Amino acid sequence: MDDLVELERDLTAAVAAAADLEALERLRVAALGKKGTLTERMKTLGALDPDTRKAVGARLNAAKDALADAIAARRTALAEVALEAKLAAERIDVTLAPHPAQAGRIHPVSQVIDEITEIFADMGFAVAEGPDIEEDFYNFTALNMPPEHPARQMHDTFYLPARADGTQMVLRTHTSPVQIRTMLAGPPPHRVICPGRTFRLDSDQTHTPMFHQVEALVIDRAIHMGHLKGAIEHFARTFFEVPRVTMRFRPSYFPFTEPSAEVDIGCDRSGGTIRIGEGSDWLEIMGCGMVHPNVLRACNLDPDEWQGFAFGMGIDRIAMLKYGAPDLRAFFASDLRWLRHYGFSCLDVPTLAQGLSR
Ligand code: 2NM
Repeated sequence: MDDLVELERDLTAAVAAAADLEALERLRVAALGKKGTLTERMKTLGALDPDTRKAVGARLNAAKDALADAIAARRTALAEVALEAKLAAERIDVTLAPHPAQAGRIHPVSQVIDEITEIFADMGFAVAEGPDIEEDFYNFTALNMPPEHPARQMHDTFYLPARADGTQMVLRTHTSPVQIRTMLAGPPPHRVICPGRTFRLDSDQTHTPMFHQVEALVIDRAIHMGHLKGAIEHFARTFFEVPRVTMRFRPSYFPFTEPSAEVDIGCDRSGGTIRIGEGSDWLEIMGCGMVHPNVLRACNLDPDEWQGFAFGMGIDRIAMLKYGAPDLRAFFASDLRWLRHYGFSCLDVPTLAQGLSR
């Protein structure tokens, strides 16, 4: 019995002094494990006479409980110390500028979306967003493309597996469904731009199955093509950072606008690079038009009361154009060398006051 008192004292002292969780675990196994000192002692009880067995057994159990408590307490204390050490080691001063080699870069697509947002925010447009996976209604039907409409075939749509009722959702082929959602969500007037990912089953040198679009929508009373032209011209001058641009509107067709047009801006390709704004060449930058009465009706708007214009353009292509990146596929290859070269600093936020790009 006496040596048991001594044993408990020694074990408890060792537990209190355990330097880390591994040392503590070794002590636990050495005392309470299958072949531990206290476990072995328990095995000797059988050889004792009943009265002694009862007394020594109770004493042993008390020693085991006390030791288990001491181990648990030490474990908690050590875990706290370990956590404090980890937190101290991982401490980051977020007010320090990152070393340039560690700093992330803003992707040209994000940069261009921020620039476009800035330009249109200045004209009173809000940014609207919607889901990448869309109902057929928002992506097609409400945009004057009922089932079987031939224009649906122009879109090379990714369809999701059919649901129980046979209907299929789609990966949105344009961001126009966001504008439908905007019109259905509340009363006009509306002034929104909708940047985002879009998807078409198309992949070659100049097409990726995922690409980015921005579309704009204005709905108000007595909106006409003059408003459309003014907004696009202001956008083109500001975005390409030139004092003026020549523009050309070519008649075109979209199911969701009438009339519809393709917009070209003047450019000069004579010097090996492309100069935007003036010159004898033309560069197509977007499609546009006046929102079709059927689209307005699908959004519960009376075409005799409300009119609007809309346009859509590919962000990736104009990002390539503005920032001189030659290969579209490199945009989505996540090559850090490419990102370091073509990316932007997170501190260079585009603003109209300080310059869109510096
Ligand atoms: C384009 C070209 C022309 C467009 C129309 C609409 C909506 F929802 F108002 F009907 N959203 N986007 C539109 C019009 C898009 O992309 C080339």
